[in-house]
Amino acid sequence: MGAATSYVTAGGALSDLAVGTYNATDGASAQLYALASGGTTTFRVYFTGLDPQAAGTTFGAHIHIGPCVAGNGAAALGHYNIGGTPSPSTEVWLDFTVRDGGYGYAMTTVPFVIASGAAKSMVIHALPTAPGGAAGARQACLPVTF
Ligand SMILES: [Cu+2]
Repeated sequence: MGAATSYVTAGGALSDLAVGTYNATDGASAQLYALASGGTTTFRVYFTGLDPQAAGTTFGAHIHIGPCVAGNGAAALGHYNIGGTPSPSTEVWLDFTVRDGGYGYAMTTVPFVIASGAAKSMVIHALPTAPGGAAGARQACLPVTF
């Protein structure tokens, strides 16, 4: 059994999954940090360049198993899930609220470690995450190499 990567970081401009449609995430960037220790993983993500007019709006964000492909939200496939009902304990949910000036921040700690190669992206949705994991249309994506 290979050791899972203990530290993962990714950052840069978000890939636009809804090309031709205005979203508050258009032109935004993100920096994601994931640190695994003792079987748990803590994720932190910072957003910059969000539309300041969207201040106060909350967007769902999750780690997905598929890659970021501009204009193709479906390519990101489903959420990374360790098994069981989708929840903040079986998946990585990173919902964030747009702050004044177009910033955002989220943090979560989950009771698992993502195996090397088992997930490829963070997807930002149009709505906050509902119980069960749905969060509306896929707006933007950050490639992450686990
Ligand atoms: Cu998602």
